[in-house]
Amino acid sequence: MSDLRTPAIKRPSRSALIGAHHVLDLTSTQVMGVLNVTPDSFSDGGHYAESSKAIERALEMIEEGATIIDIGGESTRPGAQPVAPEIELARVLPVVEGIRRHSQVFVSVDTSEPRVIAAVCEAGADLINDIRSLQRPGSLEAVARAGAAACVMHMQGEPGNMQLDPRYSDVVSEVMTFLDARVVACGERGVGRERVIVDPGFGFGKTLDHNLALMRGLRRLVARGLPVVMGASRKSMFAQLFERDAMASRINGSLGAAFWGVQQGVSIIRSHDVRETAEMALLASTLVADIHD
Ligand code: 8Y7
Repeated sequence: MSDLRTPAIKRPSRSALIGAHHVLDLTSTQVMGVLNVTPDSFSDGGHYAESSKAIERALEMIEEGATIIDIGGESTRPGAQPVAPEIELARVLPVVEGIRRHSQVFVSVDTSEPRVIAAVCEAGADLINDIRSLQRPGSLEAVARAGAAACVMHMQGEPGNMQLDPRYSDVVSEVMTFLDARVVACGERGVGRERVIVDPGFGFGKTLDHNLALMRGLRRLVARGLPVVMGASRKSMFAQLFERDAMASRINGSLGAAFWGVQQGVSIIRSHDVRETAEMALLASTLVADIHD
């Protein structure tokens, strides 16, 4: 290994995240692999064949460099319909259990539902990644009871309406104000700062210009001191920016964004393309060893 390869970055934010069952090292940028268990990806979920395909994909992503697996059983795409908690649980629970039979990876579950939170943490999940930022009644309490970590994310509106007409006067400040308030709410309900990470929510009630402003403003968000998650992978902002909607173009944009994110001090990159992102993150962190000195 080259002496010049120094992936440990000095950042203003904490260097570890405490989950329900494991502690995640954040001294270098980590890749969170996306695992969708929704009907548009792995049939209707809850069936052995679908779960085992999802578990296989999780193990493959770990092999490719993911240290967090983010399991989602509710589609959160623009215009998506809500899913009943029982269905969501039937999709994700067998996958959490299956991953736990093989690996001590940090397991994250995308959910807003208190019952789902309690059950998946019991089964071995470490982190609750809630696009609704734990604002549903009972969800913060469920995270606190489980001793889980929480990712709080900014969204304007709901998945069903968020892209209709998003508006801000200063998107970076408004996102930071919202996230600050959610961190305070977490603390008040017993989810301390050592368990919280924040995410500006690329594409969640944002135009291309809003997304680009947030990308430029990442350093300001990082400077607040909590680990920052960047989830730009394959998002439509890249199709808009390049005026070309091809998967290859979306991936190119995502990798460039990941490189930028690491340079700006982001701690976790959420990605569908784990190997590519992990290599990009290693290069970026090798070139920029100290952030904000
Ligand atoms: C994000 C996310 C999605 C994101 C975090 C997609 C669940 C849409 N995006 N969670 N989830 N951040 N924390 O395109 O940006 O993957 S779903």
